[in-house]
Amino acid sequence: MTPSLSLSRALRGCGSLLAIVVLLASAAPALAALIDVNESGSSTQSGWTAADASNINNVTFAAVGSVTVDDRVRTTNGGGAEADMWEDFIFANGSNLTSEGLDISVSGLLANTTYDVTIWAFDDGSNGGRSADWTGSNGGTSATLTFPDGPAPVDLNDYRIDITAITDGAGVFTLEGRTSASGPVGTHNVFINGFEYSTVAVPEPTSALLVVISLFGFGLAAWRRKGRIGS
Ligand SMILES: [Ca+2]
Ligand SMILES: [Ca+2]
Repeated sequence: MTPSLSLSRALRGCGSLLAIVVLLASAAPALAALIDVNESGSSTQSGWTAADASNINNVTFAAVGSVTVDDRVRTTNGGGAEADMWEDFIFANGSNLTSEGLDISVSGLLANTTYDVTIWAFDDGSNGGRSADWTGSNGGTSATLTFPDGPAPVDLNDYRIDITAITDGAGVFTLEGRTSASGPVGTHNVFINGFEYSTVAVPEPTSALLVVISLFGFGLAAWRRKGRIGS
């Protein structure tokens, strides 16, 4: 066998092993949750986890500034297949200053981990355009969530923002919602009807890289041995 054919075979072997590594990484379980923010006692969206102002299921709501944690149900909020999520929400009653709003903390998560977070907010009964800035804790990202009083949402693509939040060493992240500096109204601006968080557990990047380097090393060593034997 010529060295070039041996190299080709060795690299094919490495490729197969790499594919196994990639498959193992992508097969790791996704850690995700859909949270329906309810008025206490209102319906929870099928397949979602309930949260409300009584701070259940590892989700807590804290008032920031001169506001109160308040909640409502609106049967006119629409929402299609997710109507039970859209119809109820918590808001910071009196959030009209940029220093005022809600801190929502989620516990029981992986420590020091980045989570993708989606937040939905809409209230058919709140007119004028409500506007809140949301920031994920520990260096997460920010976005502004603004909604009018219509049209009602039809699916999960409406009235949403996507940010990241990073957990601390105890496995807690906080979503910091504040009255936006951009276009707030004079009454209440920080609302949340539901949110989602997710991450994917994958091998440590340094460990995965070591595996890849080792596999290529074994492949090259095998090719060199075969080359010397064949010459
Ligand atoms: Ca609900
Ligand atoms: Ca809700």
